[in-house]
Amino acid sequence: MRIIYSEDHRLHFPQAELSGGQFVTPFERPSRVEYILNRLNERQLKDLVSPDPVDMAPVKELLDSGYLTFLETAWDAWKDAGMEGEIIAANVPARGMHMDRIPDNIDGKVGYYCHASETAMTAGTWAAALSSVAAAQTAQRHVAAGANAAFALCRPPGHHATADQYGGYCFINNAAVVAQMFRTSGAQRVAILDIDFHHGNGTQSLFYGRDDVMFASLHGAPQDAYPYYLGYKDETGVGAGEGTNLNYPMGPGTGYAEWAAALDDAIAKINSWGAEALVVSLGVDAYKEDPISFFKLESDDFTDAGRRIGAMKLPTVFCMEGGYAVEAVGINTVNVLEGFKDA
Ligand code: Q9C
Ligand code: ZN
Repeated sequence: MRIIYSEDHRLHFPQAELSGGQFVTPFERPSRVEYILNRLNERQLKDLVSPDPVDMAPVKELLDSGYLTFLETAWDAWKDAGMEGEIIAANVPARGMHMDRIPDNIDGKVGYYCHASETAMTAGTWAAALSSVAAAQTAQRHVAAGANAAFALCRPPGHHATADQYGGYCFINNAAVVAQMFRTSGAQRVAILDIDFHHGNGTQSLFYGRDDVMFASLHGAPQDAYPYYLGYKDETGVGAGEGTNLNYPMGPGTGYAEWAAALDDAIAKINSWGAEALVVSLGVDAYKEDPISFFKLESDDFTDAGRRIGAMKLPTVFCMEGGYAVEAVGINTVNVLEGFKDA
């Protein structure tokens, strides 16, 4: 399977993540990618290509133009305002305040365009986010041209990013851009299957009112897990999109039996809906030893999950999302791809 990868992900590496009231080294760090590359190498699957230059057209189609300008210019504005540190949101438009008036002050803008203050931005964040979406786009073109699958080794990840907000380590929603490109390249119905531990709130919000893109997410229940304020089972879509949003929230300690039953249900619904292309938001933070998650999947379970996804026999783009348990990130990611290949 072709793997699309750019070194430019390294340009995004903040020093700080606000976690438990302390600044820690971000869980979402460049070394995650090394574990995946090493494991691909070990398994002789390291068929790497560099992404083509980013195509901003589908990105602009899907996302808010003010948000994209903000991402591009935020670092300079932050520095120009005399800020000493990394960009961290300290204020947000909360209940009872204006949701639609954008401040001029950069500190105010940052809060307007952010939904989770754990995520810092630095000088290289925009360039890294562009390289990540470029990898996803190249994977999509490869599959649209006839390959059965491709793996975009995206970093930073994307599924928490909405049309106009970053957070949860995500800036541009790579999987959503791929789905949009599949529509443009001729697929009538596209499904996004999100197996990252966290609910793909950004992806859900981008397609919530649309009937041409189905979104299915398996995740830690919002009562107990980030992003906390979205991801309930009764969120089924709105208007034309009613019935094309499927959430599978699961509680602390969930193991593979329950998780795989949810996966099978999502797969059955995607199949009977008639999806012509599949985008997988591939996070491996459902692993039992993930430091910020609470499911109990074993490494072999990821192989089995990959096999079930492969049995769908759909043209598939995998976009890397989360997974933080160091070494195991590589093993579990490659296990999904191997299972898929063997299906
Ligand atoms: N103290 C993805 O997996 N909360 N994002 C972190 C750590 C945010 C996860 C809590 C988790 C974001 C792509
Ligand atoms: Zn995650």
